Amino acid sequence: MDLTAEVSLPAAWSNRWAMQPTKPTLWDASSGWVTRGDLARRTKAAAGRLFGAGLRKGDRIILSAAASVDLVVAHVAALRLGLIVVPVNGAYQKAELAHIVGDAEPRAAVVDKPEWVRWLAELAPEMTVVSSRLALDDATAPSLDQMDSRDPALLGYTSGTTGVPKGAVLTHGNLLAGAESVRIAWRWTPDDRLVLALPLFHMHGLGVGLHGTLLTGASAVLLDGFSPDAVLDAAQAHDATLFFGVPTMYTRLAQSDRTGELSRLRLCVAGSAPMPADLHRRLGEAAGIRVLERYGMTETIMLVSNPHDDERRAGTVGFPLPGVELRLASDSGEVLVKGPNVFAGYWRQPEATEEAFDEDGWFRTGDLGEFDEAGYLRLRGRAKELVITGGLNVYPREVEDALRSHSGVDDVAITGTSDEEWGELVTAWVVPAPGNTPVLDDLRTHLEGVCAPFKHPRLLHLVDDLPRNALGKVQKHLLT
Ligand code: MLC
Ligand code: AMP
Repeated sequence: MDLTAEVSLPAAWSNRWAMQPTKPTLWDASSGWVTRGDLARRTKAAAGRLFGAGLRKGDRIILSAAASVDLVVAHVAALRLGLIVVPVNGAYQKAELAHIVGDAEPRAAVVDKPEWVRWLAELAPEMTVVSSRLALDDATAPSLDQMDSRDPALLGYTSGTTGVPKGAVLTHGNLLAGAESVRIAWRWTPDDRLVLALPLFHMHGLGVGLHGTLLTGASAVLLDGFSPDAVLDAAQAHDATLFFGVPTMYTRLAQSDRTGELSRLRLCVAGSAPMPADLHRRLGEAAGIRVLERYGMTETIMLVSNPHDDERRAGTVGFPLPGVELRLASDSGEVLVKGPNVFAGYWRQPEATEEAFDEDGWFRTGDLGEFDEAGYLRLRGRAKELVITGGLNVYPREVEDALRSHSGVDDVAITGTSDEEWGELVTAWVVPAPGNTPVLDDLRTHLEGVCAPFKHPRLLHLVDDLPRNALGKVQKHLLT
């Protein structure tokens, strides 16, 4: 099966839009329903404006704004023009944004936070910075949707297995294969309607929710944030059939007195972090649903999924998706993958790219797995240092480095502590500097403006020293 037969998402989407142009496709609170035909027209006009602003194939454009039809139009227009979209989490602080601006060298940014406009003016004064409405002069782009499946389409910033954030280069073929594999596996049809309450600056909301909807020719209700009531109201008002969320969202849904309303959906999918077996059970009891858990990554889009038609096993992520080849490294059990969904490498980082693949071209995910007796993949830990809180990744090294400059901190290690709502809580283990007794609020204040609030520790333990091995590396498994 060739998952990239349609070459690129923009080419595939344009084909869908030429058929049934009056079919409602996306809804948001300010635009109401927009149709396929509206999207075809509006993305063409928006691509023209970006072209008129001097943007050309291969140029990078930052996208960081609340989910809306306008943001989708800007994103799709950028892809249709051959620009490389750089989605960035809107919670990032100036230093985090500065790293991405310095590395990706974007020529434009679509943002909705006034402080970002200020920061970008300081960081890159020549950059074109606009809101999602793309208030630029009208112009016409000479050609659209003219890309090869190997052309870069998106830079997804992630720290990968170690180090500072790197841009994972996803090609048009990768994005198409990523969306196509879940379309097939989840029996997604044009009649489906997704409640999309995930941010559009991460792979889950963007590469799966949005791209999958548009590729399928289905429809989605865009919410600019998550709450159980907003999701359940939208599902009811718009006769939705699908919901995708991170486990924290399902925990909050399970705590709602309206949990039973999830039963109106034909499919609920969870991922980005492990879904506890007990949560599966509670949702099953309250709503009679069996949430389908799947596993993915920025570098690979989606990899593995529980079956749509067969048993969905709690504590497992299921079987490789169409097109994905998967094996476990014989020494460590690390999950290794190949497939048309696997990224092309890290942006301007040949060494990191070489390290990320083994000698036979398998991508090392940094996750450790095992197969159960029926062949379902169970993730049993990570080779990489990573804390996942509410579906967002926190790289301990980054927070440790930022905390070392606190005068009350002699030494520090960051770990994750299990938590029912957030999955893991960012936890700081601090050896105080002599004569100091830092408290959690001090540490959090120290990080303000340095890194996004979701990376700030929520728990603090003061310790006399950190357990280190003979090489001086902190033995984090002993910090409990
Ligand atoms: C918000 N806060 C978080 C947080 N999100 N803290 C830790 N972890 C998080 N994920 C902070 C806020 O800054 C605020 O801090 C406080 O928590 C309360 O915020 P809230 O209003 O309760 O949070 P909310 O806005 O409801 O956000 C929670 C959430 C959101 C779960 C809805 O985090 C979310 O949308 N997560 C999904 C992220 C995602 O899309 N991940 C996919 C990555 S792709 P304060 O200090 O102001 O009180 C990927 C690949 C794959 O992983 O496989 O999918
Ligand atoms: P990111 O690079 O931000 O996309 O995060 C990807 C990481 O999230 C993966 O490498 C896994 O460690 C983790 N992840 C995603 N889905 C799951 C899941 N269903 N269960 C456990 N971990 C997951």
